Amino acid sequence: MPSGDLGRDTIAAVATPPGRGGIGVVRVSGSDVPRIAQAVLGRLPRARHATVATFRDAADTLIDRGIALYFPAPGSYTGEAVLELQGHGGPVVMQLLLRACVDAGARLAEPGEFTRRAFLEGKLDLAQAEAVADLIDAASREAARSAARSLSGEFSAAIGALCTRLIELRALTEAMLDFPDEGVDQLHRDDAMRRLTEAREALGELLGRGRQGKLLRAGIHVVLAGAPNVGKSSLLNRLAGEDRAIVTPIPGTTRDTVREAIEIDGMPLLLVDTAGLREAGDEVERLGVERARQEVATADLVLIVAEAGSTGPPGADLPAGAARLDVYNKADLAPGFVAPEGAVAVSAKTGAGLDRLRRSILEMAGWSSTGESAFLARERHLQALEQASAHLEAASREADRWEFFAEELRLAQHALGSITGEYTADDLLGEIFGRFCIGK
Ligand SMILES: Nc1nc2c(ncn2[C@@H]2O[C@H](COP(=O)(O)OP(=O)(O)OP(=O)(O)O)[C@@H](O)[C@H]2O)c(=O)[nH]1
Ligand SMILES: [Mg+2]
Repeated sequence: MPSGDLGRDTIAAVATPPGRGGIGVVRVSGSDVPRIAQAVLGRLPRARHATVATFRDAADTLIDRGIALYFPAPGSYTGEAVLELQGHGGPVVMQLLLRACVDAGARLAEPGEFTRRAFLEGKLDLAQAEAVADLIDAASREAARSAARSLSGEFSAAIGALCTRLIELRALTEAMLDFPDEGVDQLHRDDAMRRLTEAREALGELLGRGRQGKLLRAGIHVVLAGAPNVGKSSLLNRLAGEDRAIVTPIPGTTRDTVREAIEIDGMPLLLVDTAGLREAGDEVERLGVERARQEVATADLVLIVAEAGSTGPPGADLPAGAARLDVYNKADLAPGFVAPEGAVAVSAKTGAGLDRLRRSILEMAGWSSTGESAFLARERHLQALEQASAHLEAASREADRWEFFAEELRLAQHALGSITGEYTADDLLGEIFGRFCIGK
């Protein structure tokens, strides 16, 4: 429901990151854009053409010379009139340019306000608007790809297709309710139940892809733990592909935790090396062991490292939610060693077994690279999908009470609609757009 520029003021912000760069961009959106262009550039540039222009402040002092781009409403990012001024990317130049736009009538934009307007103007639905932020924040190649897919509308389209199924099924049900006297014949019942099953399957698939996407978005927290000297730091270095942690033959080498952000198959991981767990000799090591325990307590996955051929990894106290993978290192020193079921044998020294370890880590994290590609879903989306799923399940138990059946379908559809923003409260919008960067 585009509402036009009516009632909205004109906003401006520096759209490029703070600091120095080749180019910096000030973006202005709103109905005052022609007036602001007149004040800063001396004219309104030709629509959608790169125009070389001189930028001047209210006192007519030269600020910079750059490129001006004018997008008349509604053919712009926000759907309003937009002016983009590309100048030299220095913080002072950008602030002067922004100041000039404000002096000419704009006000400073709040975080995410451009995208919020794009949503309000119907340029993007809510899931797409969220994907804008997720694409900017993407921590890995795969996360960026999934965000780009959501931004292009693939996720919204899948939600829309599911909603259409539910609408059709609701129409069918309403028709059955309209003729209660004749009774609902078996044919119609079967048809309704079959359609419901199909809708549930489609929803299940969406949920699966959304859960994958959530892993991609948040990444997983993997902690290396175990006795001293088993090769935890050597494994971190191997997985990170560089010498991050100090390795020595002396047990108790690692004191402080060492964190490294890595990527396996496009999946972001925070890998943490910790002090070997033992009754510590000195105060520093004791604190290190304490930190190691804290790290383990908050991990999604703990790699318990032991030496190949040893009696096995210690029974560590793991938090309820954490997955555990036993890793036997130094396999090169124990020829013929076979890791027990579910565990992996590796050698940080030779690199043997590392691919297997990487695959196991992804598996344990619940990541499957096969099958459908992920949607970069947020917790909010998953909750809505789960709600919809619960309503469809409830509907499946109402085959004899079609009013209830229809009502569950309506509730499921409502939950799905909240993902794309068909039904949204203002505070949710504030919550979502408030987390954006300024200028987006
Ligand atoms: N032969 C062999 N030696 C290894 C292997 N991995 C590590 N080592 C050696 O084992 C010793 C201890 O390695 P670290 O990586 O420091 O072990 P750690 O578990 O981090 O030890 P702490 O920090 O003291 O708890 C070093 O001398 C490494 O070179 C391996 O796969 N094979
Ligand atoms: Mg170490």
